[in-house]
Amino acid sequence: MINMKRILVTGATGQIGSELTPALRKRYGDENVIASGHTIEPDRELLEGGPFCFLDVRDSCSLEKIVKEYRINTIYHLAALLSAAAEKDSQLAWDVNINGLKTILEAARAFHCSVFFPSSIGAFGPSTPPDNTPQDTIQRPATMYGITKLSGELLCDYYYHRFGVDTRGLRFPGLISYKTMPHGGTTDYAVEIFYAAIRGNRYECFLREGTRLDMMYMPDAIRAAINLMEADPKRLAHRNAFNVTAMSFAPEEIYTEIKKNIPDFIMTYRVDPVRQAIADSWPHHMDDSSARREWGWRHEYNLAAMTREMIERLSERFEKDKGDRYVSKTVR
Ligand code: AKB
Repeated sequence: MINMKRILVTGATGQIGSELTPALRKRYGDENVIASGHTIEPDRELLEGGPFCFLDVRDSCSLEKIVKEYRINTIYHLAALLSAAAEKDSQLAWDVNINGLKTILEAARAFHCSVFFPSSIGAFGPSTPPDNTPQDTIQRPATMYGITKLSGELLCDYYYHRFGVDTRGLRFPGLISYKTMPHGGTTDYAVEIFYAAIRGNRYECFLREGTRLDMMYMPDAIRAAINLMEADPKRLAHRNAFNVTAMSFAPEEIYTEIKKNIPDFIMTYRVDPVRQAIADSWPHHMDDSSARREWGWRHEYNLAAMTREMIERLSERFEKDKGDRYVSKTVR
């Protein structure tokens, strides 16, 4: 049996949480992983797969109650607003991303929990070296999301050095998955494009041709989070947060890859200036050698492998949905 973990996942209904929670339950036991969410209705898998609590991460009383009641010793703190959503409502982004994290760190300090914190390529800014972006470099983000992510990294390091809280984090690139859509991100186009391709539609890309960004397929991201939290702390020279990447591409490259599988799919461009400005302030490709050296990070999916699997899985889902709609009509 792996070390007895009692885990709380915040933001469990979101893009990462909806896949990380079942993976954690499989690894540590259903009853040992408590999913929590705030706004979105949890799906059946989350609700039936183990305990679920409604939680606003800014509410310290409810958080402490859950941590005590379930004897939590590890928190995967995923609840946050993404980049484009944070530009729309910067006050809410500060409140959820910073005050939410502070509440989590205080509970972790009081109840001796480890904390996983997802940072992002958004923690970098226009003055960051964009190619082979080093682990330790100039950050100075230009977006509210980036400011909250960089402040989060610093806050997590502070709680580690000052109070001994075992905080660990990853700078995630754009994450691509077929299960749950991301909401309010700048890299969302790399998920939306697959839905449009499978439905036989055209896709209008909101980022300009040539906008190169780091990306990762969700199974790699889930493995990265779990492996980092299980890593030998003696090997970790860094903590908050590690650069991790799996591939780097521009919209025209993922389009070409999808067209190899779906030849009549068409993509055009209609640039959204807000999301374009965000993307232009982010690196093109991070150097993740510290993660590879310090805790053995290794990605499994490149652009071609990820594209094949996304198309396969989404096509199965699309066919099943069509079948379900047909059955519910004929049964009536
Ligand atoms: C976003 O686009 O906001 C996120 C991220 C890269 O952090 N996917």
